[in-house]
Amino acid sequence: MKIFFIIILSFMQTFFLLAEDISIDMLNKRDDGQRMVYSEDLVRISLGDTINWNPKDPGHNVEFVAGPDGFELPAKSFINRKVSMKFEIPGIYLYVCSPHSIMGMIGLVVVGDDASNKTKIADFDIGGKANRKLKSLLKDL
Ligand SMILES: [Cu+2]
Repeated sequence: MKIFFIIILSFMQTFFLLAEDISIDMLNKRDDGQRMVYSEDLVRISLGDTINWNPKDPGHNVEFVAGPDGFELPAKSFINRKVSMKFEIPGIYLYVCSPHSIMGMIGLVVVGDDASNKTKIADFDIGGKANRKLKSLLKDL
């Protein structure tokens, strides 16, 4: 019986250790010279991971505009506010900064290495410079 509990406990520990926290900054200027941009254009994460977006520079937010089937778009976040989200459905997620989306301030999250909704994401029309950026980001998937 004791060994049974030890196995259960070690399983639970592994499960909780596997879920990671990822940080993405909202920036006016990135190290590579790009302006109005997130610190990562694309992140690949595991199911159950959480992303924390930090308002390192003022004037930005996070607005989800597309995701896999079953994902309900959350309300856009407040400008200058930290926002966190846990990802429970595999697939590609597209988010933008509401004031700077057409300047190319967009980001992709790929959960569980699942790119099955790639075509649907590619069809999303953000406008301006962002559409070209989205196409080039999706090319790598
Ligand atoms: Cu912005």
